[in-house]
Amino acid sequence: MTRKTTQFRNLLNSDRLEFILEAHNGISAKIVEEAGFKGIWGSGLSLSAQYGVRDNNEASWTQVLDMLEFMSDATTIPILLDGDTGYGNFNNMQRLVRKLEQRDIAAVCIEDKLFPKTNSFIKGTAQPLADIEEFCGKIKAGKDAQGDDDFSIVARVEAFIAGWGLKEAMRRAEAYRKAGADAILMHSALSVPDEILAFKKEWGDRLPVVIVPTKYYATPTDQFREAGISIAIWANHMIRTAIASMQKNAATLMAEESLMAIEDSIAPVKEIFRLQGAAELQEAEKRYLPKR
Ligand code: SPV
Ligand code: MG
Repeated sequence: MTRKTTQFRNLLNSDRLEFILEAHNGISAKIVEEAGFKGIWGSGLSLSAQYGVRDNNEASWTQVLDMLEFMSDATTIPILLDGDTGYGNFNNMQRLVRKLEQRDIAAVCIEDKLFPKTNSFIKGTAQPLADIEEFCGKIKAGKDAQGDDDFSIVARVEAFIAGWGLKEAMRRAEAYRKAGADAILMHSALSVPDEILAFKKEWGDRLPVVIVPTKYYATPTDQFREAGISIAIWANHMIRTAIASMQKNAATLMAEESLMAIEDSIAPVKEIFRLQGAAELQEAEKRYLPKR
């Protein structure tokens, strides 16, 4: 089995547009893999949301790590962790990378904002960005800490989000490339892909470019393909799926006072058992428990 780090590196370097989908716990990670995705986005927003807290580093980085461990154990495809700002300075980044490698996480993305971070779609333009040199030091420190050559660090540029424009986006991306980043994630909060496409045109193929089309979702996917984007991240669509169907079914149960109202439209209990691998335990019990 190809190492998860190598699997992710192959996605970054493939000459096709690849897709990774958000997951936020063990079972959603497994569902993403079973759907055929070749990678998982460990979304900060979704991991926070499933804990019921805000996307402002309210969940500690070790709580994030604990959930990632379940996600990684449940799957065979690589996870790219949304590592926010690296949870501190270069030193915290080094410890993060070592701990991620211990848990078989393939890659981490860090963004050039300040701790505690705020989601890019909340007051984006009011958010200060990290000092470029300091952020480059964090990238270098992360690269120096990794033990597996194929572990990847994706540098996320928030220049467009903060309203600083293409020139600053280019300046930052180039600095992060020189610092050793393996890919650039260029983010945009516009409802059209103009900023991303302008960046990619200017950037060329210096490093693979990763995008998060949450706000410009109506863009036909072929436009990303034609522009030579490396990976598109569907960043929060599993937690949004879960929220929408839980809200709907909770309201129906409250109103109807009968399970009949939803029974046929939800996963059967035996599907939970299958996703958990219950059959494998039954086999193991035959092998390992004393026979009576
Ligand atoms: C996340 O999924 O947490 C992200 C992407 O960072 S976004 O919410 O678009 O900033
Ligand atoms: Mg995030």
